[in-house]
Amino acid sequence: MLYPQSNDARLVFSLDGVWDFRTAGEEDYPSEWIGEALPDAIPMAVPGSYNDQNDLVDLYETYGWVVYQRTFSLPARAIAGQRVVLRFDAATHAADVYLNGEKLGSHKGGFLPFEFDVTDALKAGDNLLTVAVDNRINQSTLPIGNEGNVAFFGSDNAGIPSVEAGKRYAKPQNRPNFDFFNFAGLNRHVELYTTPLNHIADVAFVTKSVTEGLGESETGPAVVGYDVTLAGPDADPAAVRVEILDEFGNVVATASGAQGEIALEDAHLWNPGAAYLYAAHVTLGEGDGADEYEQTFGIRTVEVKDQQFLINGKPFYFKGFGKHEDSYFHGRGTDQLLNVKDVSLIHWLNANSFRTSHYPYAENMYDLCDREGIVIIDETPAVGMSWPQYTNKPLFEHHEQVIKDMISRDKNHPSVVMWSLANEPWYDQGGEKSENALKYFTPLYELAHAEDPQNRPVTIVCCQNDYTKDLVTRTMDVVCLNRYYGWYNLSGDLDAACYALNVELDWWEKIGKPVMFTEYGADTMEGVHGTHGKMWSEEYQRDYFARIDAEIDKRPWFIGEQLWNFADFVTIQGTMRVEGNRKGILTRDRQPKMAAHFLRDRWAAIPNFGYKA
Ligand code: BDP
Repeated sequence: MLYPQSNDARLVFSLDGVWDFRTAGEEDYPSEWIGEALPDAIPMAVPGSYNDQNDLVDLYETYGWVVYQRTFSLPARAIAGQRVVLRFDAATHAADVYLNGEKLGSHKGGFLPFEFDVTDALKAGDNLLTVAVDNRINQSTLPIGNEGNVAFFGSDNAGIPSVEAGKRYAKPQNRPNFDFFNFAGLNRHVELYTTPLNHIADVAFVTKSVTEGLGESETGPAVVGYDVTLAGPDADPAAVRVEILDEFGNVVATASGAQGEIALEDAHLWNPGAAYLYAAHVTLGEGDGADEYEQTFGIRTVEVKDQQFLINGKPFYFKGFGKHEDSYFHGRGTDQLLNVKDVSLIHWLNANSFRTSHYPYAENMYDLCDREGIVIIDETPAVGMSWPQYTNKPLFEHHEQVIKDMISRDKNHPSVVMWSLANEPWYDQGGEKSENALKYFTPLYELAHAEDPQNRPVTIVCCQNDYTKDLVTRTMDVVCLNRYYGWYNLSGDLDAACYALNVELDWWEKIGKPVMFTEYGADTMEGVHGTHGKMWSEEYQRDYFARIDAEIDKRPWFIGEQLWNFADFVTIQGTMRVEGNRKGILTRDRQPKMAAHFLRDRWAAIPNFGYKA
């Protein structure tokens, strides 16, 4: 799905701003709120999670539906003869959308865009837009929620009569089977945009060949394939023109027709840390009724070969972290300023990559990373899965849908080099449980490969459990490990932790795939210190990385270190979390802990390419 764009043929009208808002019921919302002004509404900023925007009601405790509403009007002359589309960059986790009291449709899933053609539903003057959003998660949503009174962390004290009696009075709440706060609402931009009736519906760019062995500032011949999808009553594939512009806006190649290949004599490659972006100016027809769209892309290849991860034919080493979309007041709301700040911190740390743990991020972050040469592992919202879900057909179908939608949305980003199907599904129980997991994930692995025109590597991020019974991870293109030796197990004992890590790594070596960390880390309270570096101190976090990193450095097939986490982030309240998860090497307000300085120095000495060559 193309991102809305204003140009000579298209207009974008932002619907961001302060909307009317109120909480509704657990199961539903009153039908009289749909087509009339919302009674007793409070103001709510969009984009933004609603949870931290109002202190009179505890919106952290909201469970079920909320309703957003606003009016808008469009100048008739601007939209005459155009197709008008209403687009949500995301609504978390499910939404029903109404325009002037009529239902446009519904959407399930909280982290990917959806849109409605509203050309015929619009009226002159004020239009009333009402969006009901449900934040409930359960065993059939992605991410997964727990049903009943099941705490993610801590003890339920099941069986104690008084506690059991108290549970009957417990308020209904979301109990995530994952470790981040369930920030919800209209987290991302909402916009209306126009296109001509015959229009460009999608574009895809694929690097077919590059000159191997080019240095980062050298150029050489390359071939790029393109595919333009059209829609409309008489969209003519023969009327498609493509112009390729270099970074200075010079036309360096042209083509016509909806599909084809374009040869570039002096192509600049997109490299980590040395991004080069081309723009493809795609037009459909000429004069009145013509459409156009500009798509940036990079020329680069990605491939897993033997035990290496090759970008442009050279072995790449991942340095970075898992992140979260999480910040004060915004919650998970799109925050372009924070994205810019985080990208600058990624550079400051001498990192080169991150994973969009544990869901696809807002699209503008990928644009920034394309431009800044930062590498992304793009992850679906499948977090918190376990064996009962591997036979849940509706969940499987939803999982298929999010993989398709994520790849369709992000396929042109040169920053994206790998797809992650899920974070830490539990599948190491052995026997039928492990086999069901394999049956569940194998078709999804194949689907991700089939859906991606660039055929990027596909992975799954595996949990620290009995790796010998895990049948799934070993079938992926890259083995991605989340490991907490020295924290959740062998706690505080880095000698034992390193020993245990090596026992496991000896086992993975025999599997013969490239292996990397997608998580490892230690909770750390800034300001806690000690000469002997005990758990929770800044010294322990620094020593933890220094010790573990020394072990992985010994293994040439260990292709990267993405630690947990870039910054502290909020979770549900609980006995294991102090205002959230403290494994950030930065605080939530982006100040470095001691480990950040250690890693900044370490990563300065590790090149993007050929570290272990
Ligand atoms: C891993 C999860 C991550 C958690 C982390 C932790 O993938 O979401 O936040 O552990 O416990 O299991 O810090």
